[in-house]
Amino acid sequence: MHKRGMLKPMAILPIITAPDPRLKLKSEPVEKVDDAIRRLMDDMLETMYAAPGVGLAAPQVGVTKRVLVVDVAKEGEQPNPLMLANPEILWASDEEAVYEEGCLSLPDQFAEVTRPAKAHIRYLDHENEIRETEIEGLLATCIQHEIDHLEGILFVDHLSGLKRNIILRKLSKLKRMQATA
Ligand code: GNR
Ligand code: NI
Repeated sequence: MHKRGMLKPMAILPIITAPDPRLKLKSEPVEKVDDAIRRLMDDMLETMYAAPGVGLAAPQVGVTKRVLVVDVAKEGEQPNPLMLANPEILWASDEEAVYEEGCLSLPDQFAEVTRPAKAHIRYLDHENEIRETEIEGLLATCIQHEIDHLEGILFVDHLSGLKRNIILRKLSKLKRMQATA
């Protein structure tokens, strides 16, 4: 059969939850944003909206590439999807911000995390164009949370060892229960 014109529909991908060694891997840069990476970005966006979440990084769907998607538009606002490959933080503010963070890979767990309030980032967009932009507010927190995923870092890694262990033990117990159910 002829390949041209065979448009695969977008797909909702399964999200990996902790504890899982795949969430600790460092992701590899993409060479360029080609059709395969665009497909990954589109599938990740659909997966994020379905979850629902405000961000998603490729390692959370088992792909160790430096790709992430975010949309921090509030309910009732115009959607504002951003798709980033090879994101780099060029500058981060000394000023910090505290947000109650959650993570689709740490279901139902929330904790306050302190991060730089603002940053300048550079990335490749959906069209493989280099872009630079300043981020702040929830967008800054969310993009830093996603870039952490690309380094194998979870939000609980920013907490005290005690708080981290409480959350991780809850999740591994939950996994054991689901495995034997
Ligand atoms: O859906 C999500 N909400 C969220 C809230 C505060 C700070 C970060 C986030 S990201 C998270 C989705 C997710 O796990 N992305 O990796
Ligand atoms: Ni996350």
